Amino acid sequence: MSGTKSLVFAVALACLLTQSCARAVETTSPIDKQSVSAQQASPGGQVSSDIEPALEGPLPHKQHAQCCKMTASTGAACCAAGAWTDAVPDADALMKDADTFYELGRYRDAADAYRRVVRIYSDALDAVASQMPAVTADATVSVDIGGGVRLDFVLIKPGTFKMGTTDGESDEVPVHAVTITKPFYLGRVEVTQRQWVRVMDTDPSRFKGPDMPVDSVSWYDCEEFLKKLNEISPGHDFRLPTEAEWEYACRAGTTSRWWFGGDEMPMEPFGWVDTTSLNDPHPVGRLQPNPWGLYDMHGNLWEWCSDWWGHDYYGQSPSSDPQGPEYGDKKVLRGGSFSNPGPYSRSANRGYFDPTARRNNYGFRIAWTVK
Ligand SMILES: [Ca+2]
Ligand SMILES: [Ca+2]
Repeated sequence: MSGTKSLVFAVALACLLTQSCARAVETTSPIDKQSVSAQQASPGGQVSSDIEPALEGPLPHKQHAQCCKMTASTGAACCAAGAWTDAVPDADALMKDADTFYELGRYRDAADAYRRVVRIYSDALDAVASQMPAVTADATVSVDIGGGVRLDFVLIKPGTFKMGTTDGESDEVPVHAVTITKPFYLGRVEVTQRQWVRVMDTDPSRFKGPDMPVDSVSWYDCEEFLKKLNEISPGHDFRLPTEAEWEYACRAGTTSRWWFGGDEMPMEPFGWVDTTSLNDPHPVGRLQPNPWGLYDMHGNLWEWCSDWWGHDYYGQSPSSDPQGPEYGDKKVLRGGSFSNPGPYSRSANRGYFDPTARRNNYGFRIAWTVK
């Protein structure tokens, strides 16, 4: 979009945010695509003044949103995601019309069209928001587990994101919309050795230090830790994150290969990988957090997730709160590690290994669902 067009769009957006303008948009005439095509075909791009609205009634995405409201008790989150998905083609088509009007010098019609694009997205977002449970939990929580040891969590709100990538490995496709329907807390950092020792009394780590992430823990070791932690600090139901929760939280609203962008370099400010770590893990939380306040999502230690790994699982995954295949022989690990190349730490990359394995680049972080 050119600078002038950007300005027109910005004005339309600003206008929409006021009540009076929102009412005016309700009465804005829709655009007749045939008239637009006729204008394009006419010599010299002459503009006629007899264009009549051709589109009548609610747009499909709006019908979908209304349908969602009627079925709010069943599959509400999927419905909301559908409202959004349906809105995109409407908005894309209208944006093309708006661009055409602009090219023809019909700035008033272009402005009307841009306003309607904003309106479509605004309606779709309202539909999504109306189906999501209200989140009243604190943005961060620190849980005292005794002995002067605490666990710090960040609230992850429900939402929809695109899981997987076409720019990765064969188990990362198809890219599919996934909705996380319940708010949950996720560890701000990987579980440290101080926390592990508080619960288990022993430290299996190869790389020692109280603020270092606990390493050399198997998936089953993590489950044992969580069982004991829930006995020490009941009422939370601490657990491993699902693979979908992990990727949702890692991306934090981004669609790039890493949350900080699409280029591997420089990773120094963001993640401990083989080129930045000097081949050792590092104390947790020393680099920049992602936009949702989570540290070391790229690199430091691989993080166990609750799911069994399935190569073709994305092709059959449910769209809401996927839990992974029912059976398997390998558990999912995410985020790469200090001893792996940068691309292993991509947001979409899926690692997997035998759940009994205790490797010195395997760790985890804790999740729990907001009640
Ligand atoms: Ca990590
Ligand atoms: Ca992989």
